[in-house]
Amino acid sequence: MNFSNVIVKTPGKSYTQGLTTSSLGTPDYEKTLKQHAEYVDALQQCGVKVTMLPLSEDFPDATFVEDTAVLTEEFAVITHPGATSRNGEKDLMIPVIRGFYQTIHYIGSPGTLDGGDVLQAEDQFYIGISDRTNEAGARQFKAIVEQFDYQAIIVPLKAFFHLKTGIAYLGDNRMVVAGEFIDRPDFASYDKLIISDREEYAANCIRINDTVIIPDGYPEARHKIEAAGYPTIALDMSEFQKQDGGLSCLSLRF
Ligand code: CIR
Repeated sequence: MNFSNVIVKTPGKSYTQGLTTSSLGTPDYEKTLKQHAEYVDALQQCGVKVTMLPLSEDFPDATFVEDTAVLTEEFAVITHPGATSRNGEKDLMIPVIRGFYQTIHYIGSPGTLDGGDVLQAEDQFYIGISDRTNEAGARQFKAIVEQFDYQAIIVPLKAFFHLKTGIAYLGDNRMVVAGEFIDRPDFASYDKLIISDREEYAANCIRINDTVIIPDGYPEARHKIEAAGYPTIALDMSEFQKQDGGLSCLSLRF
C-alpha cells in the first residue's frame, strides 16, 4: 500500500446541493472546506505528494474524485460514472490523468462504473455492481485489467452504496469489512477486521504508506486497526458523510 501521489479536488459551493441518500442534513460549506483541508494535511503527513484540482461548480459531487478513475502502477482506467449529474466529471479528469499516465483505458456506454465500486488488493480486483456500476461496466473493467495479468471478481451489492462503502484493503492480506461483506465467500481468504453495524461508516478507511486514515468517532474500529499494528489518523468527516461520501472517495491514490 505504498503511494507517492494523490489527486484531490477542492469542493465548490455547489457541493451542498450534491446527491445524497442520507438524512443527515445539508453540509455547511465552510466546515466542508475545513475538513477537506484537514484531509489534505493528513495525506501529506503520510508522505504523499498532493495534486490539488480547482473546484468545479458545475459538478456538485466532483470532490469525490475516486469515482472518476481507477489508477494502478501500470495503467489508468477512466470510468463512466453512473449518476447522470456526475458523468461529465470524468472529462475534467482525463487531462489530469494524461499528465501522469501513458496507458489509459476507458469505460464506455452502455457500461457505467464508479471508482468507489472498485477495490484492489494486490493483483486482485473486486468490482461491485451497484446503483452506479452496471454489469456491462464491470465486465469492461474486468476485461481491461485481465490484459495486464490482474484478476477481477464481480460482486453484486445487496445494500451498500458503493463496494468500498463497506470494505477496505489494508495490505498484508488484511481487509476491514462491515455488513454484507463480513460473511461473503469472496473475501474468505483474508484476515478480517470486522466492523460492527454501529461503526459501519469506519469501514471506509484508507491505508497510505504506514498509516491508516479513519473517520473520527469510531473508537472500536480505531482500536481494532491499531491493535493490528497500524498507526491511525482520525478525521472529522461529518460534512462528507452527509453526502454519502467517505475517506476513500475524496482521493485518487497511486
Ligand atoms: C454521490 O452520490 O455520487 C456522492 N454524493 C457521493 C459519492 C461517494 N463516492 C464514493 O463512495 N466513492
